[in-house]
Amino acid sequence: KDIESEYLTFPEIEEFLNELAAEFPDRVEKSSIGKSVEGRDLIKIRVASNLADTSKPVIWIEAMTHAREWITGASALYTIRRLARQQDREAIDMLDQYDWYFAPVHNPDGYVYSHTTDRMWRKNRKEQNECSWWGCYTCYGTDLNRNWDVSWAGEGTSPYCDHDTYHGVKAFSEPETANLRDAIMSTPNRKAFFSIHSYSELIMIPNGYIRTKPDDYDEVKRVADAAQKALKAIHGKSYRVGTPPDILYAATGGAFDYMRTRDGPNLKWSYTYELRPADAEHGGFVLDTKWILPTAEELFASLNSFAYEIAK
Ligand code: 0X9
Ligand code: ZN
Repeated sequence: KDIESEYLTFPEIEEFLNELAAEFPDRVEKSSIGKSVEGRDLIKIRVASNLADTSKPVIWIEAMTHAREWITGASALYTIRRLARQQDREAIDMLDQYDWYFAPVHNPDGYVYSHTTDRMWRKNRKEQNECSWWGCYTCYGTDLNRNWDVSWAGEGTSPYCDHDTYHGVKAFSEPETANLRDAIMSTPNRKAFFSIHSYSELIMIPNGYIRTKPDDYDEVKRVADAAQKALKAIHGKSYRVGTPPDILYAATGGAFDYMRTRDGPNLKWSYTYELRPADAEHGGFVLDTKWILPTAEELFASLNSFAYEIAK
């Protein structure tokens, strides 16, 4: 399958990345940071100009947290391959200056379920047994972007496991979030973090869990504005820039807020994308495959801008 015009299944993604690592053994390293609830590998990809050298600043990118947001995984694969190929000026500069780490499918169980059973599935597939006054029932899934330890179980989350924003039984109750936290926090020289979601065409800046803005809001916003311009230059798309409470909604327990607040001096640069499309009329989570390439090209151009700006 062609990653620029088709959505891959989870086994196809594993195969694609195995082949890519075999094709570029001196630049691409594939490993597992642990297992999902159902026992699938949580894939980690490192793309670097010199795999033996760990002294460069690191950019971490996480995609496919939410099962139905297929464009995020497709765009991550495109980014990984373009960095690995080193065939254009942007990709060469990006690898020259940084080591790139990816969790391209943060939620493999949900992703598989969105292919086999329910295209609109969002959460992971953790089984939960709940009892109330009228009896007991089983339900499935924790929202991985509500499960991180930052004001866990606060605004924008649900205590009910049959809800789409269920926060889980406790912070980091899920192997997907706990393993990704450990993988990122044990990476030396981490500098920036990107959480890739869809849809709405946004680049979001901290804070997402409260309405107060960080002290360096202006600086963080300036860098996002530059990335927004670089993105727009590719196909004319105007992503909006702002904090989640300002341009979407506040929600606690999210990955990018965790990185920013818990890893402050290191991951000062922490952002969340909402990729194409703009709205439900344009497909919502079910983005037509003809938009995979343009969406991925835009993401790449904006990441290039981020990489350039934060190096200054
Ligand atoms: O709700 C989310 O997790 C993200 N939107 S999505 O439609 N892809 O589910 C937005 C997360 C933004 N971060 C915070 N609000 N903290
Ligand atoms: Zn999402």
